[in-house]
Amino acid sequence: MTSPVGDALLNDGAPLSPRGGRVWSRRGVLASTLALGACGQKAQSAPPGVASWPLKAVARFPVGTCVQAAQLDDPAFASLVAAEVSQLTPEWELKMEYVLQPDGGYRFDAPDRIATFAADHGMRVFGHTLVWYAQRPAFFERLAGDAAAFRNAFSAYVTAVVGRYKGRIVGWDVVNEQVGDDGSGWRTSLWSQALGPLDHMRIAYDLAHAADPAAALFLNDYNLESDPAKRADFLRLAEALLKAGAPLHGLGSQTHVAADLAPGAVAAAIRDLAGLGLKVRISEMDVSLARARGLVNTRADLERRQAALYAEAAEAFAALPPAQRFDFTFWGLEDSQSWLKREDEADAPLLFDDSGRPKPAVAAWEAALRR
Ligand code: 9MR
Repeated sequence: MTSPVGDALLNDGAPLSPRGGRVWSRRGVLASTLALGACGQKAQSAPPGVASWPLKAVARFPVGTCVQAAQLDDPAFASLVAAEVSQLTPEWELKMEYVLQPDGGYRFDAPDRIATFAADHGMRVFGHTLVWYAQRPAFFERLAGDAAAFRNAFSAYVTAVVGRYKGRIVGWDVVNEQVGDDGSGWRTSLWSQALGPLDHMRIAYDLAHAADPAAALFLNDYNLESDPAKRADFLRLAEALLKAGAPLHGLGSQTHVAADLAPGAVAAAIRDLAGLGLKVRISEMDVSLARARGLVNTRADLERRQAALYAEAAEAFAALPPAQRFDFTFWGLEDSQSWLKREDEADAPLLFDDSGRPKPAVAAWEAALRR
């Protein structure tokens, strides 16, 4: 059996297999990629036109998904994850909302579990996220009047979380979503008010770097494709951090896009971000059908557009210099698990359907990598 990309596989060293061995039922996924007696044979019941290889077998860069620890209790889903991707990002269990307790203590049970699953399967882990304007834990609110105590607790948090996973987490979203929408500049947050608009970020990068010098440190944000003014602010922030001496190693574009996004916008954003010469991540990609208000098309049209956007992202990312391609992460694998379902139950933004079957977007994403 040969790989579709010859010896250029970038994976965990585990044997990779064509997806054709999969039995197309939710529970049956479990047996699929491991049951390689069926190597090379297409399952009779596979939907026509679906891709035949795991995502990570086709990509020359790490491919990731977010996960929640409890999702790994589902053997079928755990098997899908193990078969398809080479990197995991805790979806929320490395955020302050989970790690930081009301009394200032920390809990790491869930992220530890994800890290163990990743290690058991030879996968990388990415850390998300240390500083996020959207989180205002009561513990820090209470310290806001005491500058020294606030700074100490903030420093202790970054040092403890990054230090715990030293050597086990390959990179961190140190600062997440710090740029406002529509070119409105940097956001005001609990952190910026207590420690300074630029300083709170610089301190976090410095401490994260000290806690794990080998970890790649990122700045991450959303709507960088649809909002060029925001993208410009994002790049200016990255430059300001670099100028201030922060150990910023890469830029992450979440790439939560809607199916009616103009063709070319995703590729333009990826190229623009790469222009700074830092590492680049596609950090949370999904393509919402429900948010595509600009299209009055059929569901089938939206799904075609969804596949095209995934392909556009894959092609643009693959075109970057290898040293800049840190990883391509999807914000979930199965539609049923997407955060976008909370907004609209009918949405189906991911690569695999509710039963773990690959959608046409998988074939499109993989085909783009073979071009
Ligand atoms: O998908 C995540 C959802 O399950 C969490 O409830 C939420 C709050 O922690 O965060 C979601 O992930 C967000 C990510 O952390 C940052 N970019 C936007 C993502 C979707 O809201």
